[in-house]
Formats: sequence, structure tokens, C-alpha cells
Amino acid sequence: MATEERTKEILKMLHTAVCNFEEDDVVKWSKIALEEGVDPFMATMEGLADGMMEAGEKYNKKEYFVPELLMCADALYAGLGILKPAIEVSGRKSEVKGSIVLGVVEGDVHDIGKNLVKLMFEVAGWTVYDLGKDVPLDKFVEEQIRTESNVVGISALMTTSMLSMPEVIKRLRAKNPKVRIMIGGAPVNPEVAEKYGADGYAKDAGTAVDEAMRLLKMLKEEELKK
Ligand code: B1M
Repeated sequence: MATEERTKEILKMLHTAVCNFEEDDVVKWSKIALEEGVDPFMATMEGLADGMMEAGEKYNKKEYFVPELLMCADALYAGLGILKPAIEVSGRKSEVKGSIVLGVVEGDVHDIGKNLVKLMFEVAGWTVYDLGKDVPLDKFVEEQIRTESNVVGISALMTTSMLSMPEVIKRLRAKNPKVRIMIGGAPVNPEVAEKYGADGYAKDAGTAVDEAMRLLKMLKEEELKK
């Protein structure tokens, strides 16, 4: 079991390797993290995902451009390939197993965060219908009807693409007033979620499943009242 100091060092190495798009190093440090007993979810979020955040800051400062970001994303996914099975093994299975339609809204190709959210639902034993990225608005509605999922999760990473969220929510409700809708992504916050008429919001992958469980509970309680 790694000491606190060693854990910090491993997280830092993962962070730096993603940010410097050193895929081989990401693989190496992901394996070390597992060998030394670092929590794989922590390694993913506080190592890999944090490294991606720093890459974003470099992009803001014009030190990085789109090609560098893509190489950072490749490095992150190389690490996730190693850590994901361990997260699945260590994951807590929730008692309530719902199903969720998940996707990144039209006009937006940022899917790293959505994929981490998906991973957490899978780990918790949910059935995930992943629509991917740049999803046409009606596709969310069609997939919810096809799969009869209780929850729909919509992700957006841009202040421009998030503007489509209220329209998706409106169309989903028009077809199925009972569906529960949660939204997330960097430009989204609880106030935006309320303004857009979503039922729920999660700040990150670590809290997304709990929020969906809250929505399911709400739905069940409403049904019992009838
Ligand atoms: Co670009 N991009 N990008 N990008 N990119 C941003 C989002 C940006 C903020 C960078 C910046 O300018 N500072 C900016 C958007 C500005 C705005 O808001 N208007 C931007 C831009 C402008 C662009 C392009 C237009 C650039 C160009 O081409 N000139 C272009 C857009 C293309 C398009 O979508 N149409 C573009 C392209 C790209 C890449 C393809 C190169 C790449 C994406 C690769 C991929 O995803 N496969 C990329 C990246 C990597 C970023 C940044 C640097 C990092 C995003 C990321 O992966 N973060 C980003 C800057 C930033 O965010 N700081 C930026 C790591 C990830 C783990 O976090 O996605 O926030 P995040 O997910 C979190 C939470 O948000 C939450 O949980 C996740 C995990 O904890 N969450 C949910 C997410 N979805 C959720 C759903 C939920 C609940 C929680 O429930 C349903």
C-alpha cells in the first residue's frame, strides 16, 4: 500500500505524463499505481483528469493548440484502459439499478468527461445507453423512448453548445413527462440546471451516480403518491 507521500508522487507523475502527452509514461505510472495499491478512481480523477485540466490551461495561454490537446486525450485514454478494469472491480454496486441515456449535446465533441461519467454508472451496475458526442437533439428523445430509460444525462463543455440543452429537455418532457433529466459539464452549474428546467445536476463523475439515484427516488415517491 503506497504511503500518502508516494500516492501524491504517483498522482503527480500521471498528471504530468498526460499533460506532456507521454503515453508510455502514462501506461507505466498507471501500472505502478495499481501495483502499489493507489485507489484507481483517485488515480483517474486526481492524476489523469487533472493532467487534462492543466493541458486546458496551456491551451488558454496559447502554449498548446488542438493537436496537443488530442495527444493529451490519447494519453489519458491509454491510462484509463489500465485503470478502468480495477475501478470496475473496486466499484460499489448500487442497490437501485436504473438505466440512463447519456450523450454530449449537438455541436460539441468534448467527450472525455462524459466517458468518465459513463464509467461511474457502469461501475455502479447501471445500464448505459451511450449516444456518444455531437448528438442531434432528437436522438436523445428517440433513445429514451426506445430504451424506456428512467434517466437522461446530457453533457456540454462549451458555453455555445450548452444553449441547446433547454430544447432537448423540452422535447424529452413533451414525449415523456416522467423522464428524469440531469445535466453536467464545465460551463454548467446548479443555477443553469434550474434555469434550463433539468431535474438534476452533477459537478463531476464522482457525484453523478448519487444524483441519478436521487432522481430515481424522487420518481418512485411520486408514483407511490398516485
Ligand atoms: Co476544447 N474547448 N475545443 N477540445 N477543450 C474547451 C471546452 C474550452 C473551454 C477551452 C478554452 O477555450 N479555454 C473551449 C470552449 C469555450 C466555450 O465555452 N465556448 C474549447 C474550444 C473553444 C474548442 C474548439 C472550438 C477549438 C477549436 O477547434 N478552435 C473545438 C470545439 C470542437 C467542437 O466541440 N465542436 C475544441 C476541440 C477540442 C479537442 C477535440 C481538441 C479536445 C476534446 C477531446 C475529447 O473530448 N475527445 C478539447 C479539449 C480536451 C478541451 C479542454 C482543454 C479539456 C476538456 C476536458 O476533457 N476536460 C477544455 C478546457 C477545459 O475544460 N478547461 C476545452 C477534462 C474532463 C475530465 O473534464 O470534461 O469538465 P470535463 O468533465 C467533468 C465534469 O465537467 C463533469 O464530470 C466530468 C468528470 O469529472 N461532467 C458531467 C461532464 N459531463 C457531465 C455530465 C453529467 C454530469 C457531470 O451528467 C449528465
